[in-house]
Formats: sequence, structure tokens, C-alpha cells
Amino acid sequence: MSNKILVTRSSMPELEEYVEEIRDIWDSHWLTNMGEKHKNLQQQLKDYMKVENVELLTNGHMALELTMQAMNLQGEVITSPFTFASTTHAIVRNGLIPVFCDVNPIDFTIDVTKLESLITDKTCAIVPVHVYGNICNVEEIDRIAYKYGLKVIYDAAHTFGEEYKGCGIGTFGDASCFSFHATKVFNTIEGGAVCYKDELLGQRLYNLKNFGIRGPEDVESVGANAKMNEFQAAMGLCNLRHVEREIKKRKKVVERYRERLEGIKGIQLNHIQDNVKSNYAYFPVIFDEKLFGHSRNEVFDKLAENNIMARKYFYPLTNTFDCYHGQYDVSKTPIALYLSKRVLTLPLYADLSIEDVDRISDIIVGMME
Ligand code: T4K
Repeated sequence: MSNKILVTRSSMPELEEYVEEIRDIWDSHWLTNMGEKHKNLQQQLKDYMKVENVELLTNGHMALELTMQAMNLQGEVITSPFTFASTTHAIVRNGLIPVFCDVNPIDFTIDVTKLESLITDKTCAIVPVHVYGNICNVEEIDRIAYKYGLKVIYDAAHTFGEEYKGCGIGTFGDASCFSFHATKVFNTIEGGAVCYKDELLGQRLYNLKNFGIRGPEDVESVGANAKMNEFQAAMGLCNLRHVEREIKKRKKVVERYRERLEGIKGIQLNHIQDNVKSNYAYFPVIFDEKLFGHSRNEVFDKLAENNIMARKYFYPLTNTFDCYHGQYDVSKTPIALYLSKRVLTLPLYADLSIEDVDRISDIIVGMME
């Protein structure tokens, strides 16, 4: 048996490339606080992501949390529970009340047909999640937000480099928050970014990420510290050179999984969306025990027996977390609950070999017999 296959594996440049990139950090002794690497990455990302404004931050969570804070939101925020802890925590840590909207069973994003019924006079924003890199119904969300005067902050942690109808995905809503964590399609080790439209929001975000300091003797607001440092930015500069090739390799892995698993009774694969340039971030599979003959947990265990560590992203739902015990009624998000009990994200990374994809697929297909 070969080594363990984990759900993902960080993309990294050649060591020499990174060493070369950080050489001038040694020369300058400039390690953080918006240095040259930071500025350079910010500029390159604007081009690559096809957006007007990018603010770099220390991670994707702070991108979400500080964006909400920068907007000075108050009241209720409509969001999806089918996501990573970060989305809901960012809302709650801002003193806001999450109101959970169900997701649709096709692409697992927020169900826009249920949004309007959740809007009250306390609603201030919508925080939809482009989960697994699946793009939310941005047109309908735009329409509803405009109609009710709500802010829209996309959790775009999974959508680096994606485009919808030729537009950078970070151009939708008031802001989009990206994660550049080690496990993401593009990483800066830890890291994140906010793409936004309003210059004033950008200034507030900058203040929040840097203690509110605008100059050596000028502290404008009560900020935190969420800066991306030069080593993170240097990793980003290296990884950005290779990201297109990495995405192509991911695409091959995904295509192979699809070839092997498409059409199997009781298995639902991720929906391929029209007009989307995908980054192939995750490979979620929904197992329907009644039709497939085995539960998601049985598939998880079988893979684990074979040293293959799939993950149950996103189980449990955030509105059932222990830390929120008794606060939310999960029966109001039945599709999300259904999915969370049946979903397994299979290993996916650029260097995952086709042989390994076949081995993983063989185990799953073999369970049917
Ligand atoms: N919104 C959404 C929708 C998100 O999914 C996330 C993060 C955020 C917001 C917040 O963004 P960040 O603040 O994280 O930038 C992982 C990631 O830590 C997390 O970034 C990600 N979502 C989430 C979906 O997955 P864990 O707890 O599952 O990570 P962990 O340590 O178990 O790693 C998973 C696998 O990745 C490992 O089995 C192997 C591989 N790995 C991991 C690390 C840490 C590597 O290859 N290299 C590494 O350095 O949360």
C-alpha cells in the first residue's frame, strides 16, 4: 500500500524559486507591513482576478470578519449553513445574527427562491457562499439586494481565479472574500483577500487590517492587525506563476473522476455550471444510501481503510455546531441537512495521479457489487 492520500495537498513552487523570491527580503530586512512583495502581489492579483480593487489580508477568515466590520453592519445577515465554520463565525463575531437560508440541491449554493421570505426590517446583508467553487446565482442575489437595500458579501474562499460570463468572480456584490490558505487552489501559506467596489470600504478595510494607522502620527480608527507578511506574499508571487498549470492538472483529475463515477446509481456528482470558468477546487460527491447501497460514512470508512482520507466537507452544518447549541432551527434548512449527511469530498490536488484517482474510484465502484 502506498502512502496516505489526503483530501488535498498544498501546491508549492520549487524550493529554489521560493528561495530566489525571498532573497531580497534578506537584503532589505523588510519582513512585513505592506512591503514590496505585498504591493507586487496586490497588483498582479488585480490583473489575474480581473477586479478593480484587492486588499490582501492575513487569511480568508479575517477577510470576511473585517469586511463585515468595515461595513458597520447591524442586525440580521442571511447566509448558508453549508459551509466552513468561518462564514458563520465571522457573522457572529461581528455581533450580527445569522439567519440561515437553505441551499439548492443542484449546486449547493444559497437557494435564491427562499431568500426574500427571510428578509425582515432587521436584515442588513446577505453572505452567500460560492461553495466548492460553484457560483451562486449572482444576478438574482443582486436583484434582491438592490430591491431591499442590502449589502452583499460573497464568501468566495473557494473561487480563486474563477470567472462568470467573462467577469472576475470578485466583481460581484459589494465585496468578495477569498482564502489563500495552504489547502486552496492558490495559496500564500495562510492568506486572504477582499475584492471590493467602494473606495471608502477599501480605506476602512485597510485601517482595520493595520491598527487604523494612516501615517506615523495619524491613527484614524480602532483597527486590528491582519496584514499579509512578505513571506506570504512571496509564496503568492511564486504560486501565481504556476496557477494556470495547476488548474489544468486539477481539471484532468476531475475529468477522470467524472469518467469513472458518472451515472452510477445513488451517486450525485458536482453540477457543471454554464458560463463559469472553473478552478476545480473540490470534488464533492453525494451518496444516497438507498440507491447506492452504502452510506457516505461507509464510503468514508472504506476509503480510510485503504489509506485514502476523504473529508466530509461540510458536515456538520454550521447551524448545528456545539457552540451554537439550541440557537438555530436546523429543520429550516432541510436540503443543507440532507446534503451534509451524504457528502464526501474526494481527494483532489494538482499532482494527484490518474492511477490514484482510478484506485479511489475502483474502491467506490467496488462497493456497489
Ligand atoms: N470560508 C470558506 C467557505 C472556507 O472554506 C474557508 C476555509 C474560509 C472561509 C476561511 O479561510 P481561511 O481563514 O482558512 O483562509 C481546511 C482549511 O484550513 C480551511 O482554509 C478551509 N476553508 C477548509 C475547507 O479546509 P481543515 O480543518 O479541514 O484543514 P486540515 O488541516 O485538516 O487540512 C486538510 C488537508 O489539507 C490535510 O489533510 C492535508 C492538506 N494540507 C493541510 C495543510 C494545513 C496540506 O497539504 N498542507 C497544509 O499546510 O480546514
